[in-house]
Amino acid sequence: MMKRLLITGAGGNLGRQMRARLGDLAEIVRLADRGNMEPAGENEEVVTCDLGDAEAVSKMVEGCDAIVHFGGQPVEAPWSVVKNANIDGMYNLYEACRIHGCNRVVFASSNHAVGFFRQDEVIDNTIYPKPDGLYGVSKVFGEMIASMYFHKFGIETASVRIGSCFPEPSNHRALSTWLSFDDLERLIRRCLDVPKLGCPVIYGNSANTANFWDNSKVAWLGWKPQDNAEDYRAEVDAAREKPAADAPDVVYQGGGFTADGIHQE
Ligand code: 15L
Repeated sequence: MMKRLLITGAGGNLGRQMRARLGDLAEIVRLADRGNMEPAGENEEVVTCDLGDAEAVSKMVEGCDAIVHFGGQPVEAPWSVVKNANIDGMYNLYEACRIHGCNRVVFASSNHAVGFFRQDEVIDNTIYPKPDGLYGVSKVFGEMIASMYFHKFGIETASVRIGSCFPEPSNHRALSTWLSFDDLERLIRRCLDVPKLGCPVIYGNSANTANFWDNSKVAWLGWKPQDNAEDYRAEVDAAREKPAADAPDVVYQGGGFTADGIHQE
């Protein structure tokens, strides 16, 4: 068992879920966020950290054996916000990893790194990205800085292009992009457990019948998602009007993000 696992973004949607599930992986779980978190429980440490603050990030990473990095700006935003958390923040994180010898990261990248691919094309994890906004661009940057720190310094990262990770698929696009919390947990456990991880990009969706992502090149990881958004199709159909055939939510993998403008400061 590792000594200390760091979960960043621990106050957010995925951080809170995985905090409740991954406690057995380390003697101590360090939880970090810029905002509010539940107080530390048994075997937990709580740290407040703005990812743009290099010194604070260095202290956050010191003493950690592995990182599950959910921290960062999670949707489209003005450039200064994206840059602080997802560009400067990623540089600060990997510098801290290099300096303190933390060699394994699970990075919450996003489907918005490839949002401008169409839903009628199947793409694999080696395709050249087509981000759908500044946020998507920042996730491509995150994948690239992870690649550089792997090839130069041996720091291993799984960049998971997460689809839509919520309790249930809530719209028609999510019938393809949904990732259940259980499947995310299984994926993180594999990425932290596998002896040699390297630096793969992995699509993060469940075993959905409707699917435009091909993970066959990372089959070696042994991650087998088990849930299927198809089970919720009738519910989604009943709750939501079917979008028009030319709506961004139907045409593009990134859905509505592709139609968003550049957010001003
Ligand atoms: C993301 O990257 C966001 O963090 C999340 O809030 C969802 O919007 C998700 O993508 C999605 O595409 O459904």
